[in-house]
Amino acid sequence: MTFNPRKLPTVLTSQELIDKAFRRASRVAGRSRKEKALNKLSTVSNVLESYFTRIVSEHPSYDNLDPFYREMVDAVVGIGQLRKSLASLKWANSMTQKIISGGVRRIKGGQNPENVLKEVYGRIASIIEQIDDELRFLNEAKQKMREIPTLSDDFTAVFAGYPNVGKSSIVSIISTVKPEIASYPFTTKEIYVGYIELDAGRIQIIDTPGLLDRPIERRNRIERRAILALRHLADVIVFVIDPTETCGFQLEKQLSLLSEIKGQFEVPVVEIYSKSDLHNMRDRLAVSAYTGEGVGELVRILKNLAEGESGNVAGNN
Ligand SMILES: Nc1nc2c(ncn2[C@@H]2O[C@H](COP(=O)(O)OP(=O)(O)OP(=O)(O)O)[C@@H](O)[C@H]2O)c(=O)[nH]1
Ligand SMILES: [Mg+2]
Repeated sequence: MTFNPRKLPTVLTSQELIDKAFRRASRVAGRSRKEKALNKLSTVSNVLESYFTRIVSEHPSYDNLDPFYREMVDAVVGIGQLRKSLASLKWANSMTQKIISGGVRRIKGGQNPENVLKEVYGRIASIIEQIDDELRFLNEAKQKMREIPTLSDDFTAVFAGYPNVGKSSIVSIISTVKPEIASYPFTTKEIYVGYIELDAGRIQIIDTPGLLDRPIERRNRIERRAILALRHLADVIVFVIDPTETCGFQLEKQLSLLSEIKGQFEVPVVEIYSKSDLHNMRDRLAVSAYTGEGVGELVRILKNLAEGESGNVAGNN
């Protein structure tokens, strides 16, 4: 199931929603006091019903999302809380409709229309106020979920490696990804997505946060995002090794992470050295983001893998 976090609805606060419903009703007329009150209730009923239904339906079914999105949403906002908040909107919807039907019955039964209306309005406002936290949470969740990337089904190369080894630098010269680059570890904190455009189709390129060589349960939140991308998105992993150790991490540690990655994931792993302008090791493809050495070769390897994978370049289907 595809998921576009940018399409999630903006949610009103409880006060804004109450104002919206009652303002709409205030403009309603009728031939008699009774008819006018009934028309107002019917308007409030329609505004609330369509509002709640729209918000709930514009959220995806989080349990049926692709595993990558499900885990990302869970990490970023928490699926349990999302589900609880959406359920509270359904609850408010059914409660307010019940209150309105009760009011309609009483007015039809001959009770003073203005009195009934006033009481019904009061009870509706109190129900909606009760879900204020949930409404606010849903709005904040929408904002937070903006950082979840929108992905395509194109053949995907995920760049991984220790922090500060030069992943983002390489990714930014071979693709449309424009991540931040800096001389300290964990500069990249999120998953960045871009593309290499080919004559036919394109390759999706993903830059990930740096990983340390340690058991998954000890990885921090930022590292876990990289693991998520590797596990769910990669058709090929490009493992970046900085043999100069100017990244601040020993080569030995980096190679140990490499063998862990190779053991854990089944997709092909392309091993490259970064910062080739600073060293002479050439037993792996050596790439420099500064001089451009090895860059063309790296793109050629990715292109060949993409063509091999789909029988044609990905994106051409
Ligand atoms: N000499 C040299 N330095 C490089 C090269 N590529 C990157 N650097 C430097 O290495 C440092 C880290 O680069 P990044 O691209 O941010 O590394 P990263 O692996 O994305 O780092 P994190 O996002 O923190 O995991 C920066 O200071 C870069 O300028 C290169 O080819 N040659
Ligand atoms: Mg980076």
